[in-house]
Amino acid sequence: MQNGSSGLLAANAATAVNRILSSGYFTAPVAETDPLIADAIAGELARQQDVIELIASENIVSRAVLDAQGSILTNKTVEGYPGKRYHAGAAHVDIVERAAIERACRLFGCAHANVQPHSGSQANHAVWHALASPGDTLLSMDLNAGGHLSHGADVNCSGRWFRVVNYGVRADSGLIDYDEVVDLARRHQPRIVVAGGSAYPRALDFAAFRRAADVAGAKLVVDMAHFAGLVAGGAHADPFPHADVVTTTTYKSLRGPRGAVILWNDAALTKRIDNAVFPGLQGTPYLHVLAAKAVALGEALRPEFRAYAEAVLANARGLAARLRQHGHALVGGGTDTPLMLVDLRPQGLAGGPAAQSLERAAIIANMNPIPSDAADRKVMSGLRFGVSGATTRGFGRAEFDVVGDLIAEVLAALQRGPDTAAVERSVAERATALARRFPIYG
Ligand code: DSN
Repeated sequence: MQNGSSGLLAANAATAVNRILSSGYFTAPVAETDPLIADAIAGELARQQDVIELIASENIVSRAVLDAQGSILTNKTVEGYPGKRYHAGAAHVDIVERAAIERACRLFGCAHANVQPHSGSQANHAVWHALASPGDTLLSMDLNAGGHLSHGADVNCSGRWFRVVNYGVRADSGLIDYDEVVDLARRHQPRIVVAGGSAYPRALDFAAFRRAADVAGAKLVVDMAHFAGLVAGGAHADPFPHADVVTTTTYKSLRGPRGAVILWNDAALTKRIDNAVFPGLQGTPYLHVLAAKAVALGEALRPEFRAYAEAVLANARGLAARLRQHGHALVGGGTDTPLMLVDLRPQGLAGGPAAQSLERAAIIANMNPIPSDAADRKVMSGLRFGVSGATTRGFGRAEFDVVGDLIAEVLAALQRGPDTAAVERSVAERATALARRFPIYG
């Protein structure tokens, strides 16, 4: 009796599976199977095509990167590293991961790379896990001065694990005071000194950070997420040989998929870092993303990427100069990276409402804290702009002059207030027309 009913269940299940297969399960596009999601993707494509995208942590990836990320590699599970996997069937994904490692090392001139971190925060946490223990001291940049949440902010795990000491920037210049960094390192004897962050616009003096690390016998970790594309393209100083470990996301100026890599030279760190990523923090790497990282790193190794990096820097400096001409205050006085930070306090504006008004004008940016920001964290006093994405679509200096003018027009309307709708509509028309002159994805 029991055999009979389980046989019937199995037959019904097999029929149901066959029905699913013959309904086009493996072949029907998402537009047919899931219109809600397909429409959202189409809407997002249209949005990306029609706005001027200035979020510093975004870029526009190539069709090849999209192809790799949208590939069947998403089906594969492995744990461990090439040649040392816990799951069978890894021959092809081993080729992918080895290629990503080799390209990352060649691009950044280092001996070792771990390409598995799912994100910049994961990469940073893996490095903390590899180099330090809970309770150790971390010397990093204050979040308001341009640091990053994963560098010991009190709302992040890193802030709970470590005793965190922050350096900031000078009130008069908005620049890092390297004597302060060395002095803090001497007094607090950190295990790790962290350089880099998510909103510091100027070049970092890696040799000075090395001095700070050396007075404490600390490791120097450089998070180059925002300017990695410039390092790759020779438009920014190289963190090696000063840094012990370098982390970077792959999706900002590096123009790859979401995710991150960890880079280092000392073979003695290899086991610690690899073990910290897996099994320390992560399980299976996203192999489809890993393939997309390999493709993007391959693109960054081509000579054209040097021209892109130079254009990003020229465009960033051009936009910063244009905003200054319009009377806006730039934290640090300008930029040596793809990003800049506008202090809105002289205009009596806040970052949140300014970003919302710009969005209505088809210009996309994010509110950001500025050094010593006293404003509520829900609105903040700054706006951060980055040029990597618009540079990818072909904007040059002339277009960024127009972008600077459009931003200034919106901010001036906000300052005059209260009704900004007409200006926002007018700017939106011009911003979208400009964006459409540089089409993306067909
Ligand atoms: N760290 C965030 C940023 O800079 O916008 C995300 O990458």
